Amino acid sequence: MTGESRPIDLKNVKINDPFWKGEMELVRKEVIPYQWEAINDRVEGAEPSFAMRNFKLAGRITAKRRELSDDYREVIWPVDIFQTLPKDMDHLEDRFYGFLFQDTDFSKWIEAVGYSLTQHPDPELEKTADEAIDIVCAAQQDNGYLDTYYIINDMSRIFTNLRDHHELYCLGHLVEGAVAYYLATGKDKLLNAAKRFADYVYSRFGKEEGKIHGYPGHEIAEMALVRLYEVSGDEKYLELSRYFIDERGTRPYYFDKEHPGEEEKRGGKPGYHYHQAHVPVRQQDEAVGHAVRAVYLYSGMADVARLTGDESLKQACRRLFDNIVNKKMYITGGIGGTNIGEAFSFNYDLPNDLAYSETCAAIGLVFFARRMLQMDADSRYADVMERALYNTVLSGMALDGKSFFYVNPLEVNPKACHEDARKAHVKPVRQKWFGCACCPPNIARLVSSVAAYAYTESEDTLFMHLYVGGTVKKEYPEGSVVWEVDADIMDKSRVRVVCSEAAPEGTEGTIAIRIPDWCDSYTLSCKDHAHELHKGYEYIRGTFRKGEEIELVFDKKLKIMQAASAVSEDHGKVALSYGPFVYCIEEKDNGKDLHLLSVDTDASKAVFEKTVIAGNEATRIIMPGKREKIRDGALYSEYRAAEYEDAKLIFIPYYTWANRGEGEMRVWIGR
Ligand code: FUB
Ligand code: ZN
Repeated sequence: MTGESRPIDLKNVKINDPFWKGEMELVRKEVIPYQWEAINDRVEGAEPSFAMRNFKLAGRITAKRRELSDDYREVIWPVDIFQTLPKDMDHLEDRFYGFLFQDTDFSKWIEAVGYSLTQHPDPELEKTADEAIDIVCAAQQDNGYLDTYYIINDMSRIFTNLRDHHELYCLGHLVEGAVAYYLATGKDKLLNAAKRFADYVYSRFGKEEGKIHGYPGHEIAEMALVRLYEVSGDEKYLELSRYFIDERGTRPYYFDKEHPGEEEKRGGKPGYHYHQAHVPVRQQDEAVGHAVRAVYLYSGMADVARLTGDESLKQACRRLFDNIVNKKMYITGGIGGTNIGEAFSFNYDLPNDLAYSETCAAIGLVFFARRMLQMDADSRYADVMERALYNTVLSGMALDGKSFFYVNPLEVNPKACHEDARKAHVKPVRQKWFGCACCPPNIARLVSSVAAYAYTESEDTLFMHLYVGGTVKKEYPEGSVVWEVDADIMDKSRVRVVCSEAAPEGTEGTIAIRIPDWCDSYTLSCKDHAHELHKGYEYIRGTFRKGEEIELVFDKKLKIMQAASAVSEDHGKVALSYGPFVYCIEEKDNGKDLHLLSVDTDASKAVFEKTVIAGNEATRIIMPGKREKIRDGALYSEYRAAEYEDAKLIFIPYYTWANRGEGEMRVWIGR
């Protein structure tokens, strides 16, 4: 029984699960085309992305630079570090527009396109993607450098502000997009461009004298370089990733060399902690700073730890994972309790109405959890992955795929969002797009590659971490076994896998199916095959024959949850969860003043009803409760016992909230 695994090749999976197929179809039909329009600035009323425009201009500059003498190569356009949005879109100047990392709008789009093509071949989309790749590659410098911000502005200043300027973040996303597109189509133009950029970065960074001893201000290159290593087999990418990880937090601080005296002026803590650079990563035991950056870093650390067998790095990953899950994660799997710095707050500080809980951060937690699972198939990692995915990540996208949340609060009063500047980051309804459009394309790339989170494999074992139905092929040296997976956790709470194609007689294999934390008991039918429960997975071993069936039925019950006493925000409150879903109440079903409602904690009184929310089927839960009667108008009055009336509380899955207009919402409710 081996614990280590790698994500399944997406070409070996065909998802037909009604729930996940639905989500993936939204991404394919709505998000990817919309995103293409957005990165080409063709969406009326939305903030322009400028991504493709910047690449086109950079391409012209690159061509021009080739014609110029060395003296003029570096600066040919004026430097404009502080970007401003143009007033007149019809008369744009030839300069860089948008956020510094706008190139990643393209990279995330192409990544989602790649995954989507593995599930749904689409020659038209592939043609559009190839044309976009031509535009992007034309911008690349002869030395491999590829970040339009500096190509357009000033090549002499590249890598001079790693702390704030996201060049290595752009590299990371480019690599991820290029790998996905290559694996889907076999076309290597973008992959070669990404490799050339990575090669250039490799030539400029490292321990050696004369190289830059720095690391990314916004992590992601760490895990992306590992993907590049895995797809190319070239060790230098793993080495570079490891270098970035090892260098972070060492002294003297690299960012001090870049920005002398600045961190000191800020009192030290915010800056270094914000970048997870306060101490070397192996000494870190608390998740701090910008939440997306943090979980992207930890994902890269877990990759490198697994591939190099680095025990101290593995330990650091475990400590950081445990700190997040035990002290810094919302019940919805969201992370990042404060909007100040889009960051983790202190342990147990998990405000519901002020939450940041950025969609990208939950996505990053999914990445981290999957990598922990790859290192060690322990269901506690998959439980967290599932929690983040089925709640915060899915909540990030409307049920029609047309609008998105950046911030995912657990309590909303729309009036406060509109009138209280402290809550201005919290939106009561999803937005069409964002100037800083990090989250929607991140959802697109995760949802369209969900199979790689549901299934991983080792030489011998197919792991099922999430219950996503479809056809899954496991390859063995002797031949393949194909499994038809019917994963009906919504209605029947069961997973049935049927062997539809057997490997040659005598091929032994194992299928390991996770037992979720939301079930108290389960029954397994697997004929006469040997099975064993290990770290939350049922390992079923044998020579599987065509038509053979394995079935797991989970005892799914409503859970009335409470938070640790240290979470003052949730004191005296409960939240409901059912299967992988956390539930919430909305004004639409329960009227105004949700804070006056309290729920009966006897789970046996729950009534489950099928309902339709914005055209989508869901299960709602009806619980008895009370509504506190409104007292007289005085702001303060002498205490007298509250009066209550009976109430019927209607709960819906958290990911479905805000799909029926604006209104109050709460996850944690009085009891
Ligand atoms: O800085 C790039 C992305 O923009 C981050 O990951 C998000 O948190 C948003 O700030
Ligand atoms: Zn985001």
